[in-house]
Amino acid sequence: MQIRKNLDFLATLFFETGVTYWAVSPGSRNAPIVAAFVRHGGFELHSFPDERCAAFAALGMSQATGYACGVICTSGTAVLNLYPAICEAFYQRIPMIVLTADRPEELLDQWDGQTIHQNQIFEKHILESFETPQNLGEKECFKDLEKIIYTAVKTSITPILGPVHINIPMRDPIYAGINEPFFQQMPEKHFVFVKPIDTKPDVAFLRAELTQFRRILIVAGQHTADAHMEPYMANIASKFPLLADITSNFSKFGMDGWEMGLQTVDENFDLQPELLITFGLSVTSKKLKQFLRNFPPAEHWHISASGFTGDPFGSNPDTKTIEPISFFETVSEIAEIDNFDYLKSWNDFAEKGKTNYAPLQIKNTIYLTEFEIVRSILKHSDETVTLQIGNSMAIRYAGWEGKTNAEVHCNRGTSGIDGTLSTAVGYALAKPDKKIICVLGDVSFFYDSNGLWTDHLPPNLQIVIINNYGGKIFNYIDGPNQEPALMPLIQTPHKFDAEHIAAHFGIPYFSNTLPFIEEKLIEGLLQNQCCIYEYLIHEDK
Ligand SMILES: Cc1ncc(C[n+]2csc(CCOP(=O)(O)OP(=O)(O)O)c2C)c(N)n1
Repeated sequence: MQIRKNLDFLATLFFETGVTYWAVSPGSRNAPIVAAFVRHGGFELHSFPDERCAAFAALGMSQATGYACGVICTSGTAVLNLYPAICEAFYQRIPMIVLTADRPEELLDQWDGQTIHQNQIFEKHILESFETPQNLGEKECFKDLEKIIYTAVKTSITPILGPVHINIPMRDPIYAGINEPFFQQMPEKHFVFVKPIDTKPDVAFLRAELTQFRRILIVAGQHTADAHMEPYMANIASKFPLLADITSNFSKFGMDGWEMGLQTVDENFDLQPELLITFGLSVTSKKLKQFLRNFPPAEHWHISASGFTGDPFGSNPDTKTIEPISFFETVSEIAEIDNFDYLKSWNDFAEKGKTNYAPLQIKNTIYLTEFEIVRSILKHSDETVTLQIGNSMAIRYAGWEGKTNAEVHCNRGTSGIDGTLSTAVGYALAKPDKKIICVLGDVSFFYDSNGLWTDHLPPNLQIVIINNYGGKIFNYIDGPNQEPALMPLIQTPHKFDAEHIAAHFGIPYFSNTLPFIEEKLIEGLLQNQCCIYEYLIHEDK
């Protein structure tokens, strides 16, 4: 009976922390945990039978709410299926709570079903792992539970965001008391989360530093949309070349055409920066990485509130531990910056990139056709739309277009093709007032089609598949395309389309010529009904 009380208290604690959206996968070991959430009544629970999809859906829910959401699964290999999304959340810095049901310690390695080593199973890709007391049936564990849940949620949301794991071993009888009324137990303390106070940098000091440089380049990597920061980014773009990645959510303020420009030139000596200032996470553009590795800045500052830094350009960044908004607000106040010649050089360079699509045509005209599709979606998407863009060519096309008014998400933490659709489904479920367009390649769609296997498909989700009958990125990039015998194994050519999958899930399906699909997509967005639109793209012979 005490196990029931403890699990009900667990639900009360999560409600207190505000973690209310959960993706749930089936199983008998986790059913008593799910029962607590159902009996509590304050949670949004969504069923995803495939745990890999469930975890990506939870990631999408966290993206949508800007707060930790969770996934609950049963014991054994079910737990391992959460791992791809956990890695993505870890590198994309998305908060996520992972609850796994487990058998008690004494059954480990005793040939019991669905029993594997679950404690600390996510090792290096988790912010912290917790395990609830083995004797979950004992009354004393209220205190432990409160401490574990509060610490886990705080760890997930500050200072560096990411996934946390709570493993819950339980001894039989785990269903005892399941028909009893919900056990009401107040936590000892309220959950209080205070965001660390950010201090603005000293203007005089920053002015003295920045005015030493004549060639300052700003690069925005993957970042969550932030309306408060937008006025400062507009100001920054008037003083400095701002290369804003399409996933930075500041692309509308950034320079046009820089990414396409970098596709065409090898020699960029005259654009080498003296000071590079970056913020956000990774950048999509391989050419930008190449350029900055070949022509490194004398100094590189990375602006990050948590102090979290990677070194994608090999330039050994000096981390400034401050909120980007505070940093750029202060920079906006500095009038004396002399960077205009450098800004003009970048503008002149990028101007040529705006109209030069030669690199796409050279390989095969399908790339130009596909680029036009993504381009059109980006152009026609306004602030009411969120784009969930697939990896492989789709995100590259988006980067080449470089601009949109829509919010943009893409799983660039590890750049997997495995969870784009599930992430979009989770996002759409948690943000019913937004229109979501998920645009992705055929292999990515087929791989993750189990993401559609859920109890309530969100009507605000539109799915656009660019079906070029395989992973055509492997034709585009140099390397695999030099060995034709590799193609069946690496490009995985096929003859499938999505019509039957759409029918299987009861989703309206449209496939035809480009203008027809565009028209249908606009209709689908207006009617608020989940539809699949498939562009069937055949290669030049
Ligand atoms: C989970 C995972 N497995 C394999 C890869 C390697 N990979 C990168 S792109 C790609 C092909 C994607 O094909 P598709 O979605 O059709 O897009 P296209 O290349 O045609 O644009 C593969 C298999 C990956 N990124 N993630």
